[in-house]
Amino acid sequence: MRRNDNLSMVLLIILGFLCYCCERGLSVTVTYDHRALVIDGKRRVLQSGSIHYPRSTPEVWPELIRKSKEGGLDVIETYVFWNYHEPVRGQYYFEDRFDLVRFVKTVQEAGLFVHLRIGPYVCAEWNYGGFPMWLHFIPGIQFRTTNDPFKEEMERFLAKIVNLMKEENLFVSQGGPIILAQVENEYGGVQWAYGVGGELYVKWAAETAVSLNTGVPWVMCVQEDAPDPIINTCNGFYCDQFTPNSHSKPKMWTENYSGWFLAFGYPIPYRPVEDLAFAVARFFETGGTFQNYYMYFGGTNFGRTMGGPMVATSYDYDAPIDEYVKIGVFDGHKREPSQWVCSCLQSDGAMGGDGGYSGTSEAVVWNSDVRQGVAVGGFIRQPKWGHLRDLHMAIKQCEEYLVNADPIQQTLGVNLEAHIYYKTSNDCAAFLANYGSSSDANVTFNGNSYFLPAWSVSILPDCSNVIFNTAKGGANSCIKFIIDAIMFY
Ligand SMILES: *[C@@H]1O[C@H](CO)[C@@H](O)[C@H](O)[C@H]1NC(C)=O
Ligand SMILES: CC(=O)N[C@H]1CO[C@H](CO)[C@@H](O)[C@@H]1O
Repeated sequence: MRRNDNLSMVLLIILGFLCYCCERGLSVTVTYDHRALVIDGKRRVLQSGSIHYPRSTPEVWPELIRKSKEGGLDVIETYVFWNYHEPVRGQYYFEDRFDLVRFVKTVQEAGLFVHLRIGPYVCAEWNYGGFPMWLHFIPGIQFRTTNDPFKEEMERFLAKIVNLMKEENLFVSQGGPIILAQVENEYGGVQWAYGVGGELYVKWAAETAVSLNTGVPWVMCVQEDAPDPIINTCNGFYCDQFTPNSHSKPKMWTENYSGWFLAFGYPIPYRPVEDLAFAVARFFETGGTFQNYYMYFGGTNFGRTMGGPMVATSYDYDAPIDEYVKIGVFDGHKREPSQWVCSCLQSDGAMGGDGGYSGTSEAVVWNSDVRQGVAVGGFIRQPKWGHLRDLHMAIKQCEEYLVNADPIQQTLGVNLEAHIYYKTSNDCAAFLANYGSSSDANVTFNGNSYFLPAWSVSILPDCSNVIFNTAKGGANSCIKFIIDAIMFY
């Protein structure tokens, strides 16, 4: 008897301990401070990338996310598309390409986090910016301002999405992958047109978002006056000059354009990876701790989903993962490359002809019977994907230093500077930058000499050895990115 009593006591203690552990594991908290997002008590440096779920198909989501993870991402960001989720007022649709829960769970299965940008105005070169057409016909409605009919509908949809995520335990506070949410979108750029109504609307949107109790921080991008506790974040091609509106908020970059969207009559957008890597490295050099590629995988505007002037079917965006999809079955028989068969999804979702598109080559052998095939989505775009992956690894190596303190700036010459992150007085990581766009330079830092190509950043996780240079340390191959293609939404 006695022995059994002891045994049950021990079991009880073990059980109690297990529960304590489970609960801790389940309810991860996300907060933030001046330096970074704080996940489970730890400041984090995070690389994020946009993948919009309806711009590909559920079959390829796992593959896209796997390639994102291999590319060094920690977070997948997506908008939520109201007009397709609620095509008729009160009638919801979350199937197929619009299966948001499945998408978030796919990211979770890969072990990555999610940034859910609910909006519900999202812009995104999406039809009507994501607003359902029926919204337009509600009597007395005025969009995106302090207007009761609009606020009622917006609040209803925000709550619908938040509750859907909660029911599935998808917020990180419930053991899910969502660490961050966004309300509204780039409103600061148009707010002047709404006067006082706009100011009141921003306050209302912030309060409404916070009142939904997600347990994760909310952001507003391009919103200088974002009220506490909402974090205002930067969107743009370069964000190193950005500072948040309060010392208690971290420096975050929610849209960093990996390229641009394609429009009819314009050239195919292209952003050199050296320039993109330079912008990202500069951001982390100057105190940033969260950065998102818009887009990491752009994909395709299926059906009539695209919006905005002349926006094309392709939403490839010159992203690190391209928009093309292979469908086939691996039948175990090796073939010569000339015998590979590739079929592709066309813009309307139908199967295209064999070899209709050629992505970058991958060593996969495909059966020609595409109809019963599996889909493999997105080919990595080289050298973009690989160069950025190396950059992410280099920044990751500096994480402990980056989250520890603000960087100390040191001038090294004309257009030349260092930023040093100290852990202790003789333990540091450094970024050396040459932000002049035309001349290479040699600099002296900490008594050592370093070659810095024009428009480049070198990363030294130990303040001494260069493990990465954004211009690859080679000849001056970088050109300052000039957006001569398209400049409109
Ligand atoms: C940098 O130093 C190297 C080695 O001394 C030299 O060959 C090179 O010309 C220098 N480059 C510049 C831009 O000063
Ligand atoms: C919100 C934001 O910063 N958007 C900018 C994105 O980049 C384009 C091109 O530089 C700018 O025109 C936008 O203002």
